[in-house]
Amino acid sequence: MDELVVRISHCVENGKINKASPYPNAMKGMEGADELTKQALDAAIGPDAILQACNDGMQRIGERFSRNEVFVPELLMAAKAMHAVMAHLEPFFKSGTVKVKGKFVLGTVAGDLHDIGKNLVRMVVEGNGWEVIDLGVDVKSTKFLDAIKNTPGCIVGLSALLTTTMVNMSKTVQEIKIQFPATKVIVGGAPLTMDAALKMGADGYSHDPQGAVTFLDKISAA
Ligand code: B1M
Repeated sequence: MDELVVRISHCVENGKINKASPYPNAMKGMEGADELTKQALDAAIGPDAILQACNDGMQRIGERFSRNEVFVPELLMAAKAMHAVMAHLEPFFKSGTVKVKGKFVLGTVAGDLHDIGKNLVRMVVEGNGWEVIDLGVDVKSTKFLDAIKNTPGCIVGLSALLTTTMVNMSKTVQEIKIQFPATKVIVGGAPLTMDAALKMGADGYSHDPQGAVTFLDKISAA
């Protein structure tokens, strides 16, 4: 693998955005994801290879987060470094040069305003090559149904942080399954368990963002 690509992957994993960024301390003064991506594209390294490097870096930090070796701040910095890469790759996505793995409709369910975990899921899923249609917070079932209708073949992710809004999550899953039985749904959030997810009729549950990626990749490969 090209040395520049390896370095980009390392920057994403460790949250090194650009040369001016003081984080992480061990990489202070070094070039970051921003400069290295520009150099890679100037050196005619393909956007696919750069995206793969980005995905690998996000995968590693996501796994470290799952193992409690790093925490929310490290994950957020990794996502920022990834965004620095994506700013350079965006024109290639828009032109269709780079293909995304699939589309993921995501939102926090009706009555629930918590979005920090949902946003982490979005960042990690995006970093792993999926297009995310983020519907935001307090999302009513009808909004999810409209998004599914307008996004053929999408997979849906629901987040809830309150025991009270788990009821709304359950209703949303059931309405999705009635109107779009083939659409796969994954749920997550602090009060959820696999047991609760299955009782709602969801196809999957994850307690962290990396688990959502594993679920999506498995479905798209099937
Ligand atoms: Co609220 N809140 N809050 N809150 N809040 C909790 C959740 C609570 C546990 C605090 C407590 O009492 N100890 C409690 C819920 C109790 C319960 O229902 N069992 C609670 C309450 C009661 C409330 C209010 C009702 C308080 C009030 O007004 N009386 C109110 C409700 C507002 C509403 O939503 N309608 C409320 C409001 C708020 C703030 C607005 C102040 C703020 C939210 C700001 C925001 O999100 N923009 C807030 C916060 C920050 C919290 C705590 C402190 C932190 C939540 C958080 O962001 N965690 C929380 C207590 C706590 O957790 N210690 C609490 C960090 C985040 C990274 O974790 O969201 O779990 P989390 O996401 C994880 C996983 O769950 C998973 O991945 C993420 C990364 O690992 N995940 C998914 C999440 N979604 C996923 C989806 C997936 C897969 C994985 O696939 C689709």
